[in-house]
Amino acid sequence: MSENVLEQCVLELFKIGVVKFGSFTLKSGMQSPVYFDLRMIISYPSVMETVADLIWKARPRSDYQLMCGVAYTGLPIATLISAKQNLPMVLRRKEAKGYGTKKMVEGNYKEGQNCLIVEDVIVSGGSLYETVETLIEIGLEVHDAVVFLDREHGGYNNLGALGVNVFPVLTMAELMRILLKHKQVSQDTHNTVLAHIASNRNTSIIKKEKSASRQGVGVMDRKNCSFESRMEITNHPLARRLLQIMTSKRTNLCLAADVTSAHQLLSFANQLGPHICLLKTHVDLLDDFTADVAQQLSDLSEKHNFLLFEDRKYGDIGSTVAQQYSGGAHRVVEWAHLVTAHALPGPGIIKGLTSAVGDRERGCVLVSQMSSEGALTSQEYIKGCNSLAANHTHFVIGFVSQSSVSDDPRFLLLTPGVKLAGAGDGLGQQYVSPRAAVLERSADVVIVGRGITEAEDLVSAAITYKEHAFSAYEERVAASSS
Ligand code: S5P
Repeated sequence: MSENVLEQCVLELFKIGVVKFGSFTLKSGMQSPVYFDLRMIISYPSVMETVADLIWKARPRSDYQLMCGVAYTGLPIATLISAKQNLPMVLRRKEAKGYGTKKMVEGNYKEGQNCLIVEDVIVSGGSLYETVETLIEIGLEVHDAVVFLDREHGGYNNLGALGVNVFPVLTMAELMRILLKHKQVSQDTHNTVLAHIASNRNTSIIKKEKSASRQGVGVMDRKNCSFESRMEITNHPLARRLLQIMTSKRTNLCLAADVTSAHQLLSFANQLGPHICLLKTHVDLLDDFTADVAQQLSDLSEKHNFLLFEDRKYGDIGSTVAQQYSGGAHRVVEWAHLVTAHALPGPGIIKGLTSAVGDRERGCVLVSQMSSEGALTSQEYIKGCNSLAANHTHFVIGFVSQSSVSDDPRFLLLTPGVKLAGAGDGLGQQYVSPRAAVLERSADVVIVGRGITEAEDLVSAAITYKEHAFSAYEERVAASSS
């Protein structure tokens, strides 16, 4: 295929609105400055034909006995190729029929036939792999996939690791190069997209039961996985960093430093920094918060390797939380790596918070359950939190919880209401021990406030909590592998 045909095709696609620039949320939750919507080509048959030809030419060999387009956009493209090349098709349903499971795949096929996959765009490769899994299950051989655009977010490598070789017609960088060359985009837009690719190169496919078993790996249940192994499958750089800190410092202790003076907060952070993975603050309790205090907190977080976690429990409409997060006296977005948020407002809470982030590395923890007596968090609410998180894995790193609200290993569960002695505080707080939080309530991180801050010897109290919680975590993981 000459470069010219490809360039003409890209320009045509741009003209009909397949390539869009702005601010988009991809299916995985990733925020993107560019969106490639190939569905549009069904309204332009001649463009669709060129795309189909380019895809067909990208295949590495010619001895396929079948072809399967990934629903939805891969389907019409595969249909065109099938008719033109006289290569039979199969179709994999997106949803199983309500009865029986056999008919996930339509069309005639024989076990052992070699099937070529056709897809429009790959991001992590997850959707494409779902199709591959079904085809392998019914006995087909699947080794190659041709795709029109590789967004360069790790899909090529992810699928390669699962035994599927990907042959893209175009990468996102090539697409941008062509548009720039023909002056369809500004240098700025071009650079923004390249920077976006560079900082999102390694998204992962969540290893579902079937793909895991194909590799001989067990089902990934959060509770059974080590923090280290979870680093590979989280989408969020801060979740990875937190898991890394927890592993290297051997601590899953978060200090809840609910104090009223900056001096006391900084002193806690400095003394207890070596023993914690997170410092949870309520800086709205401080009488004397200044930008300098924020800077000192950041310095201590660097010095002792912990993350800053402002427990603001944002819960308003997007536009208000965007202002609360970025402005006011505390300018939280400027210094806190993580914040808490309620899921009550729905996706707007994430949109609002992320709109204030800019190019900083930031994330949030959704409050899924509360430790206080009579808390109103229902099962429905927990489900809602889970789906909000699953749709925004590039911002949500986990949940504040009191039970195993999620088994998804990408998310961290943080459990407050932890104390070695005492059942409550007379104001509704309810306590469990750090061991019970980890082993019975499935916490990854225990949040401890007064159990440490009111102790006579702060450091030795923190060490005790750290050791109880971390050894309980080690027991949990060891039990699952024995
Ligand atoms: O359900 C919750 C959620 C949170 S974030 N229950 C809680 O207690 N928290 C916070 O954890 C609370 O705001 C406080 O900062 C900390 C618990 O403090 P402690 O002194 O009771 O350990």
